[in-house]
This record gives sequence, C-alpha cells and structure tokens, in this order.
Amino acid sequence: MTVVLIVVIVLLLALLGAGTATVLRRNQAGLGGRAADPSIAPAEPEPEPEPEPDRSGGTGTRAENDAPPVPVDARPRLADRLGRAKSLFGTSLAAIRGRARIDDATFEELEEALLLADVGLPLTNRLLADLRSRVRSGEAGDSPTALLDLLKSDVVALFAGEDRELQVASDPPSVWLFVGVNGVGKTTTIGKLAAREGASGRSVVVAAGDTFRAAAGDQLAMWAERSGADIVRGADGADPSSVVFDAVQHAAARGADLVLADTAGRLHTKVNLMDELRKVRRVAARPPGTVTEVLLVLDATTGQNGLVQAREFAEAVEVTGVVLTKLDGTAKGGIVCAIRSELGLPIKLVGLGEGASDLVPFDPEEFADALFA
Ligand SMILES: Nc1nc2c(ncn2[C@@H]2O[C@H](COP(=O)(O)OP(=O)(O)OP(=O)(O)O)[C@@H](O)[C@H]2O)c(=O)[nH]1
Ligand SMILES: [Mg+2]
Repeated sequence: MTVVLIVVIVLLLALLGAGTATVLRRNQAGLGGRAADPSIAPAEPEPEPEPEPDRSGGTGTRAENDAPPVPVDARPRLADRLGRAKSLFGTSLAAIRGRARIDDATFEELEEALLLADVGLPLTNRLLADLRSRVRSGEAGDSPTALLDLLKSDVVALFAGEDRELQVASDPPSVWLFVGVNGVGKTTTIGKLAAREGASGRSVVVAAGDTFRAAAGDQLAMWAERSGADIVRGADGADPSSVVFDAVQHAAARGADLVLADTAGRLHTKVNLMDELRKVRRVAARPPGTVTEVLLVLDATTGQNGLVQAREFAEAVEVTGVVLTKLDGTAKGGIVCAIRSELGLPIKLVGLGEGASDLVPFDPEEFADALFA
C-alpha cells in the first residue's frame, strides 16, 4: 500500500512539473514576439528549473531581455546638453549684464557675442537694428539685462508660427526621407527615430537606401534590431530608389505606418548625385507611399557651411524640415537661428548625442532659456 502511495505521489509531481514547463515556454515565445527564437529549447519531459527571480522591473522574459526596450523617458533636455554653446554665449552675456548702462560699447559686445555663436551677419544685423530701435523707444530703460531679455524674446519670436510636427499621411505608409552631406548623422537619426516611433506604437520599416557604402546597411540593421523595426536592404551598389520602392511595398504589405528611408551622404555640388536623390523622392511617392517629410540633416558643428548645403538640397528635393545634429558638440548654438532665418525651414529635431534617446523635438523657448541662462 505504502509503495503504491509513493508511486502515485511521484507520478503526480512529475505531471505538475511538465505542465509548469509548457506554460513557461509559451510565455517566453509569446511575450517577446519571437516564437521562432532558436534560443528557446523545444519542450522536454523533465521539469523546468525554477525561473530566475525578475530583477528587471518588467515581465522578465528571455525574449524581452534580449532586446531591451529603448528608455524613451530618459530623453536628455536641451538645456543640459547645450554645454559648450551655453558657456561661450553665457560668458559674453555675463560681461554685458555687468555693464552700467546701454551704450555703443554694449551693442559692439553684443554683436561680437552673436557672431561668435554663429548667428551669422545678416541676422545679427537685423536683431541689433531691432534692439536699437526698441532701446530708442525706451523699452529697455538703460538696463543691459532688460536689453538681453528683449533679445531673448526676439530669438524665440524667430521660430513663431513654424510647424515642427512630423507629418504622417492619412493612408499609410508615410515615407520620411533623410538627406544630407556625408557624416552629418542621417543613419543615426533614423535609428533614434525608429526607436522613438516604435515606442510610441507606430510600426516602422527602415529602408537601407545607402547602397554606396558597404557598411551603411549593417549600421542601419544594428539600429533596426535595437528598435524592433523591419529593414529592407538591397545589394551593394543597387539603385537606391529601388530599395526605397521595395521598402514601401513591404510596409504596405505588412500594414506598417512609417518608412524611414536612409540615403548615402552626398555633396550638394554633385549634379548626378542630386539627380539620383530626386529620383528616390519621386519613386518613394508612388502609391501606396506618400512622402510626408524630406528631412535635411545638418551637422551643427559645421556652422554656416550648412546653410549653403541646405539651399541646394532644399531646391533639389523639397526639404520639409531640418534635423540639426551634434548640437551637444558645438560652441555655436546660434546656427539654429541662422538656419531658421536664412532658410525659412523649420527645425524639427535636434541631436544631442550618439545614443538612442539623444534626439529631442526642437523647442525654441527651451533653447533660448538655455542659451540666455
Ligand atoms: N555627438 C553627436 N554625435 C552624433 C550625433 N548624431 C550622429 N552622431 C555621430 O556622427 C557620426 C556619423 O553619423 P552617421 O549617422 O553615420 O552619419 P551619416 O550622415 O549617416 O553618414 P554617411 O552615411 O557616411 O553620409 C557617428 O559617429 C554618429 O554617432 C549627435 O547628435 N551628437
Ligand atoms: Mg549613413
């Protein structure tokens, strides 16, 4: 009798163990959306070992831990990353604030500060002319600090009325095309945006339209992997417009919302390469695709040179907005104002570092607060 009881208990325990293992495996395969993950072993009769306690704060499945979600909440603030630009401009402003009154020397110092910050001569002249007339009408009294407050409000006003929203079409997929000269941060920006848009619930396809540089596709594939976006690639040297076309077809077939299309960096002076870009834009706009953004990526550290590039790109492919990268690495934050005033293009996004979350919407008030702090 005792022997029969022991056998029954052992059998019951074995059955319970097998049941628990099946449930765990279903969770592992299901929660992370990787049912075909070869790292998940097929079911075996032995009971599953006790699961590790969850230390991640999340659901703790293996699939999720393989590809940690991008921490979108950990986005940097413009004010914290504007380091060098802030300190250079801030030092000049401190000297102006320390003056006893507003006189010609105050204006000279202000002119120097604006030019050093890369605001550019035409805009600097306009801003100073406006300030002079406001001082004459008594708006600033005789206080240099009040003068700087007026300048700050003029800087914010530069961006008034611009539409900085990234547009999507009512019928997906929308295509956002990224253009610019070499090394400005196009691919990195696409990677950051794929993470951001994916986290906000949009399904994203990235198109490896840089078929010129062999490593470009791998670089984009790494970002796609991190953000969970699909990637469409072509052979090295393939026609970039055919890759973008395929990506749009893929997105439409999958019901994806967004195609982020990378392109090879190119000099705005190369006629054949600018023609190639026009073709990419034309092909991307074929139904079912709608090109809702052509984003010109500019590197803030190249300063006024960016303006020349921007004019050529804007003319060739109807640029809808600017992504200004590497604002964390320049002492010349004033380039933001020059771009707005000289090109009339909205600055939609700002790059503040190399990480996935180092991309923020451009906020003029925050920018001015940081610069004039
Ligand atoms: N500090 C900083 N580095 C950045 C930022 N954006 C991009 N980078 C870096 O700039 C370098 C070039 O970036 P890519 O994304 O490869 O530039 P790209 O425009 O795609 O370059 P090509 O494809 O060669 O034309 C990389 O080392 C990036 O990590 C930024 O906002 N801040
Ligand atoms: Mg690239």
